[in-house]
Amino acid sequence: MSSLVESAKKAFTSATATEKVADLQRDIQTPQARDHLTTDHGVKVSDTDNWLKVIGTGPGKYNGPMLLEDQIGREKIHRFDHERIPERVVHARGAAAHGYFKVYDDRASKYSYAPVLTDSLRTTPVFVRFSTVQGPRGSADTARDVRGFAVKFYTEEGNWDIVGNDIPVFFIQDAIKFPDFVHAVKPEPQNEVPTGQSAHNNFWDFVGLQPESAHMVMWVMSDRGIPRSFRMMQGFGVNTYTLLNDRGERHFVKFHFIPELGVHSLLWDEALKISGQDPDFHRKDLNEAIENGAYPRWRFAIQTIPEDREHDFDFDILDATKLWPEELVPLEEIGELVLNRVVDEFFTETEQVAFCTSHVVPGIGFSDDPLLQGRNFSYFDTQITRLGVNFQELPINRPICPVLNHNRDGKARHRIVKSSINYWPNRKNIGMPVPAEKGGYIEYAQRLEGIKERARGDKFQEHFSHAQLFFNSLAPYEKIHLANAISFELSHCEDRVVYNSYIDVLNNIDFSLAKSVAGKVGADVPSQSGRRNHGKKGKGLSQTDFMPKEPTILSRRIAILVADGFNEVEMQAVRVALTSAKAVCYIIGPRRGHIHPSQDTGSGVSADHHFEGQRSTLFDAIYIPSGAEHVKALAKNGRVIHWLRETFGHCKPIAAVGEAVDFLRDVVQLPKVDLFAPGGRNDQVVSSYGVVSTGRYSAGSSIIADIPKFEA
Ligand code: HDE
Repeated sequence: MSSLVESAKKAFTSATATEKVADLQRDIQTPQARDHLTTDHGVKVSDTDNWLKVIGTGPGKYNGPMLLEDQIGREKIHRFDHERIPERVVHARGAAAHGYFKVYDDRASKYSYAPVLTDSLRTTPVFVRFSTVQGPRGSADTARDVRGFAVKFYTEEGNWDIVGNDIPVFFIQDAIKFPDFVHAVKPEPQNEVPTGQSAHNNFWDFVGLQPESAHMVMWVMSDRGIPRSFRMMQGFGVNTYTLLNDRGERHFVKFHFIPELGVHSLLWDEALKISGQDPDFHRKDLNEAIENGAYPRWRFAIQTIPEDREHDFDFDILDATKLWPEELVPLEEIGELVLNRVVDEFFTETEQVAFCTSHVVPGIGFSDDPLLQGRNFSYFDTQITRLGVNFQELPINRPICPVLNHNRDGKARHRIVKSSINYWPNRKNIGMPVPAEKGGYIEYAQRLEGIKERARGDKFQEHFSHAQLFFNSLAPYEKIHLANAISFELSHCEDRVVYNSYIDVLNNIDFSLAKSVAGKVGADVPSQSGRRNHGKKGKGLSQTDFMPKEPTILSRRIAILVADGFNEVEMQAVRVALTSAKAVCYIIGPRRGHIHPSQDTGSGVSADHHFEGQRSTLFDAIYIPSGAEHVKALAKNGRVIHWLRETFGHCKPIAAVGEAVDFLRDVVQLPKVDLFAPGGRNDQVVSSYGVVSTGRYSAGSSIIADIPKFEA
């Protein structure tokens, strides 16, 4: 065996259960206290604060000119000048984490011989990057947008990438439309407005003229466009891939990730406010959950269709603007994805990770989905622009298995291959390396016949049936959110042609939806339905279909509002109960610092934030303990009253005890104050995510919780 193969094998076998993390250790530097600064060529640097310059020697020292000869100063500035690489042309803003993937058993072996999908003894390391699509790297996390959900599986047979989204369909059917779509949704060319939004003429102009977008637009305008957390989104491979089994049979397949915590969204008002209050809300949320041990988890499922049933459906199963209704093609859950480690350095991991839909492993293949085939070309190409031709050698991208071939050179090549042979076949024919006899990637022998033509298949011409299916399946309040979202966006389009054109599209989906949006945005209100709504509904389309099996407040953020004179015994009891249900509590007070309790109830707490330093939008629920003095102080604070009214308006739970209940009724004047019945349950904190039993505690007061309900 050549030393090259040996060294690659060694690197591979030394890998542990978290092979990729171990592999990355080779490149991780952890500076220790008092380590020396050096230049990039390794020479120690003793002064990094002063450029080499002429110091005048007249009476007193004075500054003369700086000298270009300062190679240390020059290196520092030159390196800085070249710190930026091109941001991703779409999905520029993202956050990522490490984790693992495991299948439950070998049930998928009837579809595929890929061990990553069938070997339950394996733990496959993964790196997952979530993103928004439209905005630049510095845009806000909570924009209304599609979210990217890209998973790199570091399998023993090579890297496999599912470059998916949180929505199961796409805007266009054919890759050749992608540049038009992206130009239309991105900021307009004359003024680079708007940032991180699709609420502008060009986007709605394009989708109005491109009815194949209708289905996807419905998803983005629904609550799916404003997720509460990356951890509470579904992930979809979107395109149709194929699986090949060891009998040589092929199935078409769609990939799904289903979040353990359920699918939850922000309200639009929250999303808008958080964009300003904490533009990093989602990336912080991801790290906070992992650091608190609330590891994000998804069940992994597949939908499969045997090859000979390809044409059995009234839609084309290779059309990415259509989903495969679960009633027709059930989901099979085969494994789980868990994220358990935050990144060490954003640039080298999250920014440099390079996903390619063309990265598949033996047993997994492509289909003739015309969007997927274009993507297979585009991603590799874009990585060469972003990172250079050797992008797969970067630590975050390199596989955990041996990589050996005759590809050579190019910018920033790292690997040193010690061999006189860089081609195949070679005269020595001793193999360094040779084509694999077993385990190589084998293309499925697919029979093809047809006419070369710039055209699309017949079933690709129908665009509204699945848009109707999605709309019909939403809960009443989800429909209202959707109509409001489209109305918001169209009211940002000044051109009447644009918003009238979109009303025509909506009228092909649902007459009442078209009328209600048209009425709001000043468009021509249609007098009759453009197309009959078929009235069918589907499973797994409304977010309400994804409530977790057991109600949970795991990783939910709870603000405890206190001022001097709060009842600490009671507050601590509630806090322990919430924390043991794995919620994350923050104490918010009039100042960040010590807050004094009421007499004899404790020694006080240190507030994490002051009332002005945070906003209610950043929390899932509020709890106010009892305590006469503290409630009196809260009542004098306009910001506190705003916190509570806003929380109530956003349909979030508020728990109050003793004097705090009167405060909510009399001072905050919550409209449904009769729900705060003093003397109510004292053993439970109720949240709209479920009921968490906290057990009895000694303070003797009652915890009263309200669940404000959204009413249409
Ligand atoms: Fe992408 N897409 N895309 N896309 N996409 C990119 O690749 C492209 C599409 C998706 O976290 C780019 O590395 C074409 C569908 C994600 O790094 C680029 C077409 C879906 C990410 C590109 C599509 C996606 C990208 C830009 C139509 C959901 C971020 C930077 C044929 C299934 C991955 C990059 C990450 C990124 C091209 C359509 C998801 C230019 C040509 C459909 C999650 O290559």
